[in-house]
Amino acid sequence: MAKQEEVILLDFWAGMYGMKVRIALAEKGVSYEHREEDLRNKSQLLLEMNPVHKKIPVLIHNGKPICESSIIVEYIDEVWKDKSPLFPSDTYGKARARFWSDFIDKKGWSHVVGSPS
Ligand SMILES: N[C@@H](CCC(=O)N[C@@H](CS)C(=O)NCC(=O)O)C(=O)O
Repeated sequence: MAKQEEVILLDFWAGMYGMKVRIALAEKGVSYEHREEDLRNKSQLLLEMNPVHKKIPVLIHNGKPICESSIIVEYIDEVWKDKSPLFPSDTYGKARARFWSDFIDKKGWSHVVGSPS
């Protein structure tokens, strides 16, 4: 019998970083519990699971937290590796994918949601 996985995503519906994680989980067909956070009144669980940044998204896999959306996406790809690869398999392709992911994190969202003035 397959081991039961517990997957919880601490998230905020409009969060662009959480959206990356939701897409990755959907591509892999992973069932998970979505827990909506109030970012003005963060839950004790969020503060415990991400004490460094205190931000969403946080993936909690079998009780263990994974923080930072790009790190979470790579984690998902490695854990559920038999379904829909999210990255190219060759090292150079993987480096290019990471470059663009990093670019979007640093520059891209400001074009989507606007830069603070
Ligand atoms: N580098 C982080 C950024 C996460 C982030 O900025 N999350 C925002 C919501 S989209 C947040 O939790 N904001 C609450 C706060 O800054 O207190 C990632 O990639 O996960």
